Amino acid sequence: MYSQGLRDSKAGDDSPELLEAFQKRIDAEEKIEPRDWMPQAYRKTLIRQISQHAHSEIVGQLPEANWVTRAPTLKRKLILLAKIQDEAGHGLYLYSAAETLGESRHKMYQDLLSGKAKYSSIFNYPTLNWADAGAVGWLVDGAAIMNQVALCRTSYGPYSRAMVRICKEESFHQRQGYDIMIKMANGTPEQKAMAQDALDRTWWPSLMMFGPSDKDSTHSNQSMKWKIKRFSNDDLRQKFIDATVPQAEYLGLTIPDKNLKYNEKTRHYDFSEIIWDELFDVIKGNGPCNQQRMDARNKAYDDGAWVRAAAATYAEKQQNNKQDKEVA
Ligand code: FAQ
Repeated sequence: MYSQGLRDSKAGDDSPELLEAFQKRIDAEEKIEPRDWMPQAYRKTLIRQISQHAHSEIVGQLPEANWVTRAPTLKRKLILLAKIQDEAGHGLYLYSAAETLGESRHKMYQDLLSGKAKYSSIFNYPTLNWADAGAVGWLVDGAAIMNQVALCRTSYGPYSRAMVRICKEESFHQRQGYDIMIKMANGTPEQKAMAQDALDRTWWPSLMMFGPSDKDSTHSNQSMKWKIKRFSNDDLRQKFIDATVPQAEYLGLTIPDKNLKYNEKTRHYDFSEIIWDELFDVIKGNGPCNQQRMDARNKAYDDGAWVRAAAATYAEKQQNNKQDKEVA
């Protein structure tokens, strides 16, 4: 925990002078560091966003883990294992970044396990065929990178630095997913149909990863002002669509949207209205796999109780040995 020495505003202490000085630092593109003064709401927003992001990385291991035992070759299995392991690492960097804001990892994790904390809606969908492992890498990691490249320039130093490393790894993830899709799309008619099926099911949930439309986004305005977010949800979604459509064309697959069309005037793709009720329903816990994901995380936590107990006993023993040496 890095909470000692935090210079925080107490409720009601955010004087106009302090807020103005803080905003000036943000506007000057200075990074805010853990011991710097920051408004309470800035700290709270970051803890919320970074911890949700960390939870997403941790829960996000589950849909792909479903395919580790059934990956078609040893090489694919090794690559998938390495990718899933990276996601665990991303979760750990992000929990560490959130800890620098004074929140304990234990509390964040308990909030995930109790269902109080959110994680990305995308991970509440099932991965039904091997091409889904490809679609997750191509589309889910692809959407994650679009969002996270922008977050490399976020105003909070530890979050921004964590993102630089995470983006490097995510780009390998996106490549490995696209590589699976290339193989499947150029395989037998059955394999191509699996690739199309995976795209059909993953496309809309991937677009929902960017969050509600700007008009319904509760946090965007303030987060953009504080440069926590650099682009709005809709802007990032559009960038993702523009980058991904040519990739689907190269695969010879069809994006499941009859209104998808390049608009010469705007130089962007037009697309159908997203079914927002589906996003809000999944966020509320009613997606196809919400219960399954929470059960899996809770089981992993319970199964790991002996490891935590052993680590605590070992730490206590080390501490006692140190004290004994000091006394001697
Ligand atoms: N799912 O006002 P906004 C990955 C919530 S990492 C669930 O627009 P904000 C890597 C939002 O939290 C994927 N909840 O919120 C990987 C808020 O709720 P609250 C995760 C959502 O924060 C790949 C409320 O709705 N990436 O995939 C979603 O300004 C493969 C109102 O929304 C990040 O977390 C959603 N899709 O913008 C791992 C990136 N959308 O807190 C394994 C960092 C919105 O008021 C395998 N986060 N909500 O109760 C962000 O950039 C932002 O938090 C947004 C949402 C853009 C997600």
